[in-house]
Amino acid sequence: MAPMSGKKNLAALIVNMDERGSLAAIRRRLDAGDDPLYLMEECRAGMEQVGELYESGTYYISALIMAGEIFREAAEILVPLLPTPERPQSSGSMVIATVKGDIHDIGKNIAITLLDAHGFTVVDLGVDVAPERIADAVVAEHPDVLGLSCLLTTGFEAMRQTIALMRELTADWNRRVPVVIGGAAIDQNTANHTGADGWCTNAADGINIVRSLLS
Ligand code: B12
Repeated sequence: MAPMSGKKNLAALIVNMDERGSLAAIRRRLDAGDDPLYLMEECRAGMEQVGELYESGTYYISALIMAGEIFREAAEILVPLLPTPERPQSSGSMVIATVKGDIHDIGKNIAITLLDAHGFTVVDLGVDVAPERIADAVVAEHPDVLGLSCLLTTGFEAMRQTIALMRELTADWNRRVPVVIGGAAIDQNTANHTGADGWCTNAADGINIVRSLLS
């Protein structure tokens, strides 16, 4: 199949909850030479549409669950194919968590996989992690950077509290631990509000931001 003819298809297949069709289309388009990064983007566009249909009341929560499952399987195929450099010895260390009240972890896990491929050592605290636990982990692990994931606007307050508490507990350190936040709804306003040093809505930008925070 010609890449363009399948273009709309992939997002539409995800929106239609066609698990087998989506994965088959991905394999077909990879065979046809399509860029895995581009296919990831199309899948993400499909997820966004599912989110919008949920928001408008057309889809129920079951659709979010199903779409999440399809995306996870798509990422299992695509992420290992994404271009990464020869894994450097060590680029730095990070503690990463999805903040309290939020259980979304598909994006966080993709970001961690890519950070690892770029030579970062990551301690993953999981999802729905309380500010105290995250701040304690920073004190224990001494990471170069703290990364927080949050997909819910209602989670922004937890991000703010987490960063504030971490700053308090590390106030007597001779360095400031930079914080990067990631998630589809995050922007510069979120970074200003939460006190984060950098923000991203996709993992590739996230890696560049982490690098710039370290340099
Ligand atoms: C799948 C999904 C779910 C799944 C999640 C499964 C899982 N294990 O993660 C389930 C069904 C559990 C779910 C539940 C809910 N969801 Co939901 N969900 C989604 C959906 C459709 C896709 C999210 C996703 O995986 N995207 C794909 C990934 C790859 O993208 P990403 O997460 O943005 O991650 C990338 C970047 O942001 C970045 N990144 C992310 N984290 C980090 C961290 C670091 C350190 C770095 C560097 C980078 C980075 O890198 C990633 C890769 O590029 C979104 C729609 C959307 N537009 O995002 C809604 C969405 C996020 N959900 C929403 C809602 C409302 C809910 C529920 C409240 C629904 C309900 N009534 O119960 C619950 C909340 C549960 C909770 N307490 O957290 C809303 C949030 C609206 C808002 N304003 O806050 C959205 C936007 C849908 C919508 N439009 O209404 N959801």
